[in-house]
Amino acid sequence: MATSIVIVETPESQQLLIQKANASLSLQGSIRVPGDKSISHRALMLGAIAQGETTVEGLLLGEDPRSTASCFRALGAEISELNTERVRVQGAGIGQLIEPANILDAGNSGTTIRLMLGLLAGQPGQFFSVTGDASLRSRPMSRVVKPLRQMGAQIWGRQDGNLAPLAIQGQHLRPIHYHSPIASAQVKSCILLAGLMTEGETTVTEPALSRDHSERMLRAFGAQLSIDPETHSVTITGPAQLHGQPVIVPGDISSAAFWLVAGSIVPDSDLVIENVGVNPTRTGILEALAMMEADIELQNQREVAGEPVADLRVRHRQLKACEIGGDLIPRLIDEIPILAVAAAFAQGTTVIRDAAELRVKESDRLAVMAHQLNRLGARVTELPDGLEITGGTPLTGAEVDSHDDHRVAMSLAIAGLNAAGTTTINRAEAAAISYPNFTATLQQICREG
Ligand code: SPQ
Repeated sequence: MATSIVIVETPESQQLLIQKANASLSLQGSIRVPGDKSISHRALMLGAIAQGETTVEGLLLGEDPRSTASCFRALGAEISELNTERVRVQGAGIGQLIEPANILDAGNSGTTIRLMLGLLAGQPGQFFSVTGDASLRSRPMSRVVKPLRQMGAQIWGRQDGNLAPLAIQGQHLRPIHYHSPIASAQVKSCILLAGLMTEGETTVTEPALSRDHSERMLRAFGAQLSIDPETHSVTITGPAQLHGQPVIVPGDISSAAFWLVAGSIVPDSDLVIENVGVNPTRTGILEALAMMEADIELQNQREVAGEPVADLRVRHRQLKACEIGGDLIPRLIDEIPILAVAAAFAQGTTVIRDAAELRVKESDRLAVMAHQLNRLGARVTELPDGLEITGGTPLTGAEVDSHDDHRVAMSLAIAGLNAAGTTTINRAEAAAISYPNFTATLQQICREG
């Protein structure tokens, strides 16, 4: 019997079944991952507020960028259908977004709602209401509402504006210097976007460097930005006018991470993942896997439209435990669920600290990953700010649940590849948030024999 990977449609959701055969399975081939989600959102948003046309090549056609596109269409930007990876955006111009007649729905996407809030807050005389799905409505918004209020924004919502739905009465904003208590690209980007519409210099200082795609793209679109790498500070000078640009979106390293771990843990695997963005603010996963002695090679390194890109070759090798925390965490924040899977197959005890932010993602990723991996027989202990994972115990297939979190769904699928018997992942459709053809790629690279 061959290993089978099948999707079962139930009336409410999808189940992904991974039935592991006794015959040896390996992962082979050359694949591409979809466009980077963070860059895709920013290309649509900056395109929407720029003057003129922006063309985007390689846009992620996932649910999250679709939420951004539908919000900004409602705000007056012309965005072509998201049915090919080449998308055209005709911008409305800064401060020229129109008041929509209905509620803006950011779906499951924290990036959409938090970055958009920065733009809406500075549209004087206009009223907006924004919401999202059940997960997004439980995620904290005060991290952006607080600095926006310091800039003069008027925002209302449950828990004093911490929870969506939120109502925004646009205002003339003033510049601030905000010292963010957390390293968050969404907080930083929200304030920089609001700063575009103020008179003067708006600065954000963060405790550690978070992903810098907004800074790179704002500069490419013509904004005046200065960066102090010593203090992790970025300053934008407003008011600014942005000009539409061609954007080329590299493959998403957060999606590539599933294959990097799969190729490392499944015996005899040899995979090449082409065209992956390797921006240094995102490559923490490569450093963590290097600490675990993974066999990963960066090939054909190049720069594409202002972002570093490489092909990544991964071959199976026995992983060793590692300890991670501190400034590395923001550089691999979204890869911690799949890193936990890697750790479950590594020799020794891996400790992940300083990652309490994972509790306020699409799910509480610390609690969910600990619980779901333990259902497969792993030895995972939840820490207040991380996970302790003792690897080496063989996993056995079981019924697990994504909790509607795309990264959890895909991480559990990779764990299932190396678990005996059948692993059933409930609510597996969540993967479409960031990786719509994840299952097809998984089926494509499985080799028996
Ligand atoms: O957009 P959303 O829902 O917040 O998505 C996640 C993800 O796993 O895809 C987080 F749950 O990614 C964030 C990431 O964690 C995307 C992001 C960005 O594009 O700016 C930044 C990170 O969040 P934060 O809170 O650290 O700024």
